[in-house]
Amino acid sequence: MKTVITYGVFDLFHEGHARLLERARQLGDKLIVGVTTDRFAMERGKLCVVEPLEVRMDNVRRCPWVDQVIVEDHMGQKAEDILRFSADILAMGDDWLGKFDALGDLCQVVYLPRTPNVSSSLLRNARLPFLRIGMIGAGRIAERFVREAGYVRGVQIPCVYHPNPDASASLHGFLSRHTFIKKTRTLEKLFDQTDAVYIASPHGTHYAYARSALEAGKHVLCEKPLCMSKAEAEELFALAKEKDLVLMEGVKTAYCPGFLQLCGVARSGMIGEIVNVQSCFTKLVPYGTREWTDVSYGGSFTELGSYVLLPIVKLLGTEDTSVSFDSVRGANGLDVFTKVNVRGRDRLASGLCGIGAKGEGELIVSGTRGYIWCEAPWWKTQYFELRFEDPTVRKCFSNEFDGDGLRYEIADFFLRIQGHAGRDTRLLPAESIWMASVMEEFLKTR
Ligand code: C2G
Repeated sequence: MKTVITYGVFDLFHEGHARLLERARQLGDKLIVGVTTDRFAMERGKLCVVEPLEVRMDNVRRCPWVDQVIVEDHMGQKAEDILRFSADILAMGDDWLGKFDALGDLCQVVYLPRTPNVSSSLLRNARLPFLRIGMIGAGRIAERFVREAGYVRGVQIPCVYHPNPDASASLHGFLSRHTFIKKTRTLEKLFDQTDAVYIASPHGTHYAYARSALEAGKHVLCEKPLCMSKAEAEELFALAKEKDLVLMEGVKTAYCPGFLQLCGVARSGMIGEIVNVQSCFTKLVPYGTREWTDVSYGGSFTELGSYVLLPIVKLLGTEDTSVSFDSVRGANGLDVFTKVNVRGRDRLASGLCGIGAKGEGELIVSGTRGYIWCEAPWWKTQYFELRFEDPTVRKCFSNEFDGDGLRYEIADFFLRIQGHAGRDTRLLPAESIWMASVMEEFLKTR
């Protein structure tokens, strides 16, 4: 009796998968298939899995050559499984050639040729084989966006718009580093060549650009803060809905696996009833930059407030909240440091942001039985602990946060445009609208 084992994500089960399983089974008498969880697939760089694990397992189970289906959810599991099931052969597609040779100490490792011209990515991108995203703005964050978009298969960035293309030194540098991106002089030209836009321009311009893009029928991913007033944000989401377009606010933390897990743990009851949320994000910004000089939209809260408000709105909700602020201000009136206090129905929260003072960038969620402590920088959520009255009792959680983390929001944006369900709850329109209303309240304090 020869046992063969193989592993895969098997998203949108296709002929390539079926043929691989058939040939794997022919290598022995029994075939065990490990189906990779969404979380583990994401840890391994697969950001765009669309079918839930149970659907993917059912599809594999239905295959006549498969004798047993198991879940693969952690690094090192293959070696454990080979021993546990006394597997004689590990069979993998030859896209993995050489990657599993080390397991040759435990069993025979066989790489089978892949079936050409069929893949989960091709099926996933059925609606739009390539999503062309036009960029508005070419500053620091735009640079990261280009790098991160490279991790989402099917995304292209053909062009960038700048209102003053010849005078902008940052645009010049940007274009020389990314020669495949062309500059456009008008928004119309940008819209002509794209399906969607990414807005990474100064805060005060977001609303107008987003509105023009939506009116032109383009999906919009807009850097935070999406808007500086509640009415503007409501208008944009209504317009997106009317035109059946995706509008997303780019608060990257909202889409990353660690933060999603942290919110789930906070809501699970493990710390009892949530009572307080405390978040802090400070970034010492050099003098002379937009954050220090733009008297309309500079300062610490407009720059970092969206981040500190994110766990607050996620865990307090948008209903029946009241907000107050306290700031230390510079000579031009811009806030160097701001504290925001939020009172919800039966919960409290506070956020600290600073561009001219440093604090520990942690997130603490207090509950009636214990609390969650998330290590700095919590907005790139990687490590957090559940802690209790008894300091010897704690539970640790760690997650990947790859690169600059924008890849998670870009993957969600892409999959939502492709029409795949399940990615639209990570930052709800009502939550973005609430954050815009807090920005509006803050601007009144100036
Ligand atoms: N496959 C194939 N031909 C294709 C596409 C996929 O033979 N056209 C094979 C792959 O080589 C792999 C299996 O089908 O052996 C499953 O493929 P994926 O669903 O893409 O999963 P993969 O990323 O290979 O997952 O821990 C192991 C990983 O989860 C492997």
